[in-house]
Amino acid sequence: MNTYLSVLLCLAGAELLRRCYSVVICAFTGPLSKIPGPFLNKFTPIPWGIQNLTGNSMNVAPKMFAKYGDVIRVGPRDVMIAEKSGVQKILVDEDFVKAPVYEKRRLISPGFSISYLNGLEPLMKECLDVLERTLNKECEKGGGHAVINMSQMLGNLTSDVMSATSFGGSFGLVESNDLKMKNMVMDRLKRAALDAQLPFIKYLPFVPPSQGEGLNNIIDDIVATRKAESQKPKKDLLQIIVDVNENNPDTFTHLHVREEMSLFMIAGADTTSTTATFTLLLLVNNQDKLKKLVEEIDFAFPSIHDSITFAKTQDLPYLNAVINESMRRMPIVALGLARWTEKTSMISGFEIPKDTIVSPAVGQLMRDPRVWPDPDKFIPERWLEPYKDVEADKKAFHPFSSGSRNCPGQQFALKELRLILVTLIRRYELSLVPGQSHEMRLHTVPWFTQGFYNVGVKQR
Ligand code: HEM
Ligand SMILES: *[C@@H]1O[C@H](CO)[C@@H](O)[C@H](O)[C@H]1NC(C)=O
Ligand SMILES: *[C@@H]1O[C@H](CO)[C@@H](O)[C@H](O)[C@H]1NC(C)=O
Ligand SMILES: *[C@@H]1O[C@H](CO)[C@@H](O)[C@H](O)[C@H]1NC(C)=O
Ligand SMILES: CC(=O)N[C@H]1CO[C@H](CO)[C@@H](O)[C@@H]1O
Repeated sequence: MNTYLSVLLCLAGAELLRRCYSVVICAFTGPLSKIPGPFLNKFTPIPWGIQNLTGNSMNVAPKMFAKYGDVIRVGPRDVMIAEKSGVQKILVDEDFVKAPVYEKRRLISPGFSISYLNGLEPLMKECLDVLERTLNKECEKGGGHAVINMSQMLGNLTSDVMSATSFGGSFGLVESNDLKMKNMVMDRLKRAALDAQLPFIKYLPFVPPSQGEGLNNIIDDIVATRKAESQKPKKDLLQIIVDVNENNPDTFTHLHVREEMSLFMIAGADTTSTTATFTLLLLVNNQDKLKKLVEEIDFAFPSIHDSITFAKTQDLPYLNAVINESMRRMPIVALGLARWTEKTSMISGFEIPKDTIVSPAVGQLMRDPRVWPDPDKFIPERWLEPYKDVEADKKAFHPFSSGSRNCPGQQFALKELRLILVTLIRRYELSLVPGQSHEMRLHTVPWFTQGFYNVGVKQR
């Protein structure tokens, strides 16, 4: 009995030693050992994993880059790169894969043809009309003026836009007081974000399955209604997904339909609302830039009742410069995107072996003072003419990522952003609500630590 126990202990000890040895070998030998980074992070993914989970990674990364340089080892097999040519190589020139084994086929790209995008206009307009009505009501309550929870209001708006354009009908979150519905959608989205961060969570027996039944029922109803319609009307996202399902019922099942529709809600709603909120934040905090934009918009829309359309918002130079500068200064990809090496590569002067996570830190690159003079200032003008003799460098600008795995919703998002910003600026006078913290945490997209961002709104 005793010998049996000591043999077991010996085996356990040997295994422990073997593991320690391989951890130490991995930390101190091989090409990754030449990459600087925090000492502990060479041994274990835990420290960086904790930063990831708490969302604080976006706040510590700039300090790490300042300390260690453009290339950092954040985990045993996890490297972050903020150097321009390295980012370009990963995203565009060599177009690294997102994940080791399985990459989903881009099924949806056909959804974003020009004619598809133009067909979205009335659907988006309807959602914006609801936003205007809601804001007007709030203003009337306050004698023409109101403090609006912009991050939440726009979160609701972009969810409505996504559901109107891809689910075949707006959820009506902006106007509705149906909290049950609102919470259901929010819970589903938050849970999806959690699943993305912690893919193993769905295997834990005590965690309930992620598909919120309520939202599933809604999706199922929408799909059933569409399938039953005799004349297939629009070539919207829903129809594209339903067509793929009907043509390949075995490989693209009902579960794929649900998954694909949720993916679009997640990829298209918070990203756009956060970008719009950040743009408003930067504008109300830089009144001279806001004033210039108001002048441009008032000139293009002389009457306050002028209809605000895709065509008339497309080519406003200062507006487009404001949007670019906002996405540079406060990108939703605050840190980086994850990519994976399938073979050994030289990146930014370092050898990166096969099977390493390499994250191009586009957020850091877009604030690199060597590329962008005064990177922390909000200077839309740099997109229109050289600023301090430096032209805006589009190869160091990746708000939608770049390469073949970039955002398929880019044009969709830009059209929506222009409508939102022009509507708010033409119809309302926007003002800073002072004393608000700009501190943030990264959970898929950055969120205000205070939970909201308020903007003053007055009917014009
Ligand atoms: C300002 C708003 C938006 C920004 C900044 C943004 C940015 C991004 C970025 C950085 C990626 C990751 C690409 C990569 O990993 O290289 C992405 C992926 C994606 N985006 Fe967007 N996006 C926005 C709006 C939208 C909209 C409105 C839609 C849909 C209508 C959309 C649909 C998608 C989809 C489907 C993916 C791919 C997800 C995947 O393959 O897992 N995005 N987006
Ligand atoms: C950190 O999060 C990103 C995505 O948000 C993920 O790709 C990466 O693997 C995570 N790293 C660690 C060490 O958990
Ligand atoms: C915005 O939402 C937050 C959190 O729900 C709340 O604390 C805050 O009072 C809201 N602000 C306004 C102006 O409604
Ligand atoms: C904004 O950035 C995009 C992408 O790099 C570029 O094509 C566009 O010309 C820029 N807009 C302005 C006004 O510079
Ligand atoms: C999806 C979304 O952003 N929903 C929000 C809509 O606004 C209410 C407050 O008015 C929030 O509680 C919801 O989370």
